[in-house]
Amino acid sequence: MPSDILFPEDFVWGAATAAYQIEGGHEEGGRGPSIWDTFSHTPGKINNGDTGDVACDHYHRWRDDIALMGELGLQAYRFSIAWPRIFPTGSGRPNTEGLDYYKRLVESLLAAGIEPFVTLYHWDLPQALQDRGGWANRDTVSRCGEYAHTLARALGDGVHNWITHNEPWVVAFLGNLTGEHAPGGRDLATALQVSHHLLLSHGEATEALRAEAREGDRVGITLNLQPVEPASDSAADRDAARLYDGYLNRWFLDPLFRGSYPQDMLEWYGEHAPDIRSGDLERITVPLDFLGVNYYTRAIVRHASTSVPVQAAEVKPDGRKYTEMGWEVYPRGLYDLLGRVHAEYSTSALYITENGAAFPDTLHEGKVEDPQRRSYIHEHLLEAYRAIEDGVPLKGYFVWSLLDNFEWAHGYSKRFGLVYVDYPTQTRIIKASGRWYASVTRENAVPA
Ligand code: IFM
Repeated sequence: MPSDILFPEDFVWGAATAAYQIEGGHEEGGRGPSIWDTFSHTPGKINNGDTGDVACDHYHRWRDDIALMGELGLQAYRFSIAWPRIFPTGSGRPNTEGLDYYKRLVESLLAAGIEPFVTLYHWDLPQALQDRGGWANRDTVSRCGEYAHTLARALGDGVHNWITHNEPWVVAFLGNLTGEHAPGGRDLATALQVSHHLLLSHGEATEALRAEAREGDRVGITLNLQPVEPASDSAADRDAARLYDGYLNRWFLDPLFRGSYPQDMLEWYGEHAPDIRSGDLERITVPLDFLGVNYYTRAIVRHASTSVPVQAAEVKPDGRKYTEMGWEVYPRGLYDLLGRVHAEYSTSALYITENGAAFPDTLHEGKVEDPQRRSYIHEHLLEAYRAIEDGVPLKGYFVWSLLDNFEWAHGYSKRFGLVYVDYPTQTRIIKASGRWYASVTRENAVPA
């Protein structure tokens, strides 16, 4: 491979997954039900009636999957803990079988020379907590703190990089406003209250993790961020872009880094704005060791008076490349986004905790040729490198995803993996993009 662009020596190469999307074993090891079990078993919610009951059967096949990580040359693996494996009924005594499962996983990763990056919450809230109001109930914040404390005590010897939440925007708004995700709510005030409690629980979990921390341990949060551009230069479209940016990006970045919600958004949400109690913002603004950025695409928006919660609708210009999710391939957006976040929020360290693409892969004579995914990753890495050259403290990159997996409301119809999963047999086949990524991770370089 022509190793034209060398990344910094300490740059971390990884891949990411999430518990409900890969584990299966939904009734094993004392695991309780999560909101995603309930949601996926509700007719009409998931494409094809798919569920995460078996998923990639990673609950049983994790040793083989670590071997695959080795073949890909991963230095780090980002995965999430299934909260209902640890607290099957949401509170009380932790389930030792669940903790032991993750202890073995962490020990084996370390033995293979792979650094675990552990996400506490990647959307699988114990159903028992949802029955008490879920994230709309302030008590869930304390339950999350307890959960964080338990994990830090059980896994703290081996885990030194913690991510409190994955994509709180998705949890709050897709779960409670559009109803596309569990628990399937459709109410703006609830969605906003949930967003505030998620951020508050980030502060609470960070404190709990730090109370048990070893020297050098690091705690961050992962946001899904997108550059937002107006569809035209009209004042209406520019205002739509400002609001959409407030809704997607600033609503989370501002409290985390500046200790306040954006004033224009508080005014926009008006009576729907959340109940924010005295001291909450101080707890949310706890200093972060890093910010995780999940980047897939940009948003181009036009003014749309009937859209909620902001009067903005996304447009998809013709003549651009789109992934199977309908997301525009726009690598330049990664460069713009990293630069903006660093400049406006003075981030000390950044990781791309997810980037990748779904394309319709086919297995042919035991091989999966996926040139579109390879070039997607390649082009984004070139933009990431440009950001580093410009002084952005970008420390690592995680492909979404290690394996094809349960893509939430889309079920198994969208494949994001570096590794193809043949679901009926659970056979794993490293895709051509995975082989290529292995050369990147080994050489710490991408072709120019
Ligand atoms: O599969 C998801 C993941 O769980 C969170 N970030 C986006 C991915 C692709 O949609």
